[in-house]
Amino acid sequence: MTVIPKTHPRAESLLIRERLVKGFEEGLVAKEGLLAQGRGEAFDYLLGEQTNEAARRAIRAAAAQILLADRPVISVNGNISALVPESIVKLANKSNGRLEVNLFYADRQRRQAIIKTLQKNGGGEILGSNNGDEGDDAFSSKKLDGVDSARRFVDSEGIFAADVVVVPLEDGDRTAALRRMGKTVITFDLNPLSRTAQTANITIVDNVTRAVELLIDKVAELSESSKSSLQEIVKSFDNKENLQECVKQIKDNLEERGAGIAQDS
Ligand code: PTJ
Repeated sequence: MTVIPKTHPRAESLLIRERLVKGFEEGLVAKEGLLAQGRGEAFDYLLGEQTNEAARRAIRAAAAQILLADRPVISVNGNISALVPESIVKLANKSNGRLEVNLFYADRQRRQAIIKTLQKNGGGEILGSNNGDEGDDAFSSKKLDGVDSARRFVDSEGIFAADVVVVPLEDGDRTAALRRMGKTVITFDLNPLSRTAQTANITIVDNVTRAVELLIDKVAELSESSKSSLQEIVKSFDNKENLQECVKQIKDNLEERGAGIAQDS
């Protein structure tokens, strides 16, 4: 593995990239997952590579929503299993949630590798092991209407029965399908303009590598709060307004950085 010098100005971002590459080599990450990370990196750069106020508000609302849930389920894909395996298991444990492996580029071998990784990190029973692959309807427990990708296959005990679903790095189709089923959807997505970001109930526009731990802390902090105060937190959160603020943050960052170029020349 390439050694990234700690002194490199972009060391943090390069180290995150290495986690993905290692995950790819270990059979966790789809080829396309490497490209998805590149898109995420670009938005992270434009957002200033730090957790902004809008993301902190979304994290607070997400924590409250998870604590209010009867059956929260966290959907895990290849990228998540490579980037934050330990934290995603911790989030499930702290919030009485269940983990379900659900893949866009479905592949039985990769699914098993992801399940093993989650279990190695303390994940216990992982749902979704029987979610079908493309052209493999017989394997599916349940199917989501209106989703044509392999993500339509969901576990009858997991996403299908959940009231709150956390879908990090997701595609818009499934988010919309879950909303149509009356579920509350929480996502992590660095692109505030993506369909997922705009369709979810709560979108955390931040790098999942920073935001998951913050969400775990918030769940712990709010765990003693009354039901009514948690409901108030969720009610006062406006996802659209929050996304607009993230877009404005990108615009302001670009203007500031652009002005810097003009001054230097
Ligand atoms: O493992 P699979 O088969 O389920 O496939 C997973 C990927 C990620 C390949 C699949 O879901 C996919 O193609 O995703 P998209 O449509 O590229 O969407 C990923 C979204 O997540 C994009 O809007 C990215 O900006 C965003 N993103 C990428 N990396 C991160 C991220 N958001 C938060 N943190 C990241 N590290």
